[in-house]
Amino acid sequence: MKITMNMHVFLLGLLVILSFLQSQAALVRYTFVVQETKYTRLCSSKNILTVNGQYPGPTISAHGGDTVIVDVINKASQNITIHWHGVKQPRYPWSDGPEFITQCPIKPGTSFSQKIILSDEEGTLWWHAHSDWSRATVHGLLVVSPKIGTTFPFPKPHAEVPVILGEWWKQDVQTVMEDFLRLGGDPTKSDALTINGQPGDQYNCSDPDMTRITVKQGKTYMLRMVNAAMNNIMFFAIKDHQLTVVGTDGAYTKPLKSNYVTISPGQTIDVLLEANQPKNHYYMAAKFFTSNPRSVFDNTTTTAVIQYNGNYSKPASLFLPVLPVFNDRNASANFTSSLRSLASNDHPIDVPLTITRKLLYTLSINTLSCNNSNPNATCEGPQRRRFAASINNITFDTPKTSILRAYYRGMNGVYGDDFPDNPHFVFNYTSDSLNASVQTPMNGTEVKILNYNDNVELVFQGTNVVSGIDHPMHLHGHSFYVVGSGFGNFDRQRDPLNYNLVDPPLQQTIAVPQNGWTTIRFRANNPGVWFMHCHFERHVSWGMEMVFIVKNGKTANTRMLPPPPNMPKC
Ligand SMILES: *[C@@H]1O[C@H](CO)[C@@H](O)[C@H](O)[C@H]1NC(C)=O
Ligand SMILES: *[C@@H]1O[C@H](CO)[C@@H](O)[C@H](O)[C@H]1NC(C)=O
Ligand SMILES: *[C@@H]1O[C@H](CO)[C@@H](O)[C@H](O)[C@H]1NC(C)=O
Ligand SMILES: *[C@@H]1O[C@H](CO)[C@@H](O)[C@H](O)[C@H]1NC(C)=O
Ligand SMILES: *[C@@H]1O[C@H](CO)[C@@H](O)[C@H](O)[C@H]1NC(C)=O
Ligand SMILES: *[C@@H]1O[C@H](CO)[C@@H](O)[C@H](O)[C@H]1NC(C)=O
Ligand SMILES: *[C@@H]1O[C@H](CO)[C@@H](O)[C@H](O)[C@H]1NC(C)=O
Ligand SMILES: *[C@@H]1O[C@H](CO)[C@@H](O)[C@H](O)[C@H]1NC(C)=O
Ligand SMILES: *[C@@H]1O[C@H](CO)[C@@H](O)[C@H](O)[C@H]1NC(C)=O
Ligand SMILES: *[C@@H]1O[C@H](CO)[C@@H](O)[C@H](O)[C@H]1NC(C)=O
Ligand SMILES: [Cu+2]
Repeated sequence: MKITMNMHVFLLGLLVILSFLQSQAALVRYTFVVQETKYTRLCSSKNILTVNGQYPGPTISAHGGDTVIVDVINKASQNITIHWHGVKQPRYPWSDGPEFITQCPIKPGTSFSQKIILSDEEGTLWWHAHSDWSRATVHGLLVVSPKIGTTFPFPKPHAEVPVILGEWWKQDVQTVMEDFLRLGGDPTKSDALTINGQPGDQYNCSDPDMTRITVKQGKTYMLRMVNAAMNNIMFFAIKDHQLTVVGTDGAYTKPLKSNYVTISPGQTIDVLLEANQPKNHYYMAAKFFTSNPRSVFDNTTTTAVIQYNGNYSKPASLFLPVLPVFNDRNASANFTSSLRSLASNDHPIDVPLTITRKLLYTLSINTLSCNNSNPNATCEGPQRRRFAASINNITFDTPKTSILRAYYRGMNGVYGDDFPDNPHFVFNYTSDSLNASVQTPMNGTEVKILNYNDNVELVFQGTNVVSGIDHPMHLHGHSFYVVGSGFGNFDRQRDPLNYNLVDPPLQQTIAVPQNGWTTIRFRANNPGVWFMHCHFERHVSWGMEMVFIVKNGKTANTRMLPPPPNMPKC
């Protein structure tokens, strides 16, 4: 009797301690030293910008609900900012990172201690530079494991394997950026694609360093994938192995079996790989998808090898997996539109049903005169003009100071609040024969102001102005439900009837199909200043971006938190 009582007390105490531990989100701390580091790829060496000398950079590991502090120390010779891609940063845009949107750059010789506030995100996220084109080499994984005391909504994988897809130029990336912006045409295409920083054996000089991943037959592995490439969507596959997608952009999905994956720059995908084939070596491979045959793109294939453990004779040669052809827009859109939220009791969905803000944003490639002060100047874009890009026909003019700071301090003259809800000019957006007169956009630093808890429905409409292409659109500070998509012009009467409000995927980056449309819904429940942009870096450079300002709510805990004392200054 007495013993039982004591046992009860003991068990009760244990329970209290356990639940206390569970409710304590850990505080994790990292140091990121941004520096120039010499790397050799494709038989040529150059200095690249790295974090802690690593390419790809260090992985940040945390659990759902944790707060991570990263001390970013800039020991390089150029400005930098770092963004924690997919982290909502509730009420705290100060650490979000995009240059001149939420902060001034971290100048050489200075540092900035950034706070990563995780909330309901779980799965693979990543971090990357958000200034100039530095993210080409300054990026890494941000792994958010299930909240302490909870588990994956699938059997625990035997091991987790990073699969970071990237892009490598033999030239200095800063020079690639400066050149194409000066000349007005497309950027020089990259020389290789990479898996975990290595091009693989389809390229000269790269064979011995190819990424090799060892697996045990009968085990299941979780591939934590990100497309960290700069300018294109990618197809990915593994020879003779089916893939099971279980998550994207830090949210779980219903298991989706597929022979290939389509992954946008900015997007993350969690994939289960069953090592269920005969013991052997198998290629994994990735290459670019492009919907625009006229675009200049790197048409090479990057590979890595899956090696089964065991005693068997190595094959003399390996076969590449079958990937969709480089311009198969059906294969691209089919995969993307097959993703579904888990929508279970443990992982319910919360799709806004009563919409308070209906927005339609056109996404266009544009041209501008080559040089306003020299009518004879010629550029490398169409009709010897220079490329630009726009949302609702506005090319974003990036200010020289932080929009967030201007908003917080009520400063005038940094931005306007006239971003239109709909295009000014309604036309056949996807027509094959658009008049060249519609090519020239306006410019401005316009933001869209949202009320706290607005239920937003936003239709992205790709246009054929200059030429249609996919646009992987990324929103900071929020996840959104992707409720519908299609080719052609969005039809306000017909298309909403087919919206998926039952189990739409929860994402942060969504590829709007070429000459097509995508509808997203989100609740503006995160007060702050949040960037929205295409995740093709050349389109960002050309101006395909805008800013949402979500106003404070009425209560103390629905207001933006104050800035940290060490914000970089312009
Ligand atoms: C590899 O080098 C050879 C000889 O220089 C060249 O012909 C070939 O195009 C190169 N291949 C790649 C993928 O760069
Ligand atoms: C890209 O390469 C594939 C072969 O891998 C070829 O069939 C295709 O025509 C190439 N596309 C372009 C645009 O060069
Ligand atoms: C591996 O296989 C070879 C040939 O079948 C055999 O001679 C060798 O002993 C095996 N090694 C081990 C460690 O099992
Ligand atoms: C893509 O799908 C459309 C409609 O489903 C079909 O008409 C077209 O032929 C397909 N294209 C390819 C390349 O499969
Ligand atoms: C994708 O393609 C498959 C095979 O062609 C088809 O059965 C399926 O309905 C398509 N899914 C979507 C979402 O288009
Ligand atoms: C534009 O032309 C003017 C006059 O010729 C020249 O001074 C200026 O450098 C040019 N600007 C660019 C960006 O090339
Ligand atoms: C819009 O343009 C497309 C492609 O040229 C064409 O098929 C369609 O009929 C046009 N729609 C209207 C309403 O004119
Ligand atoms: C964009 O705005 C410019 C300037 O007002 C106008 O000339 C052009 O036709 C507009 N283009 C579109 C697609 O609305
Ligand atoms: C914005 O447009 C105005 C008027 O056309 C022009 O004078 C200015 O140079 C443009 N600014 C940028 C950054 O393109
Ligand atoms: C670095 O950022 C500051 C603004 O904070 C700016 O004045 C300076 O020109 C930038 N340096 C470079 C090389 O862009
Ligand atoms: Cu784009």
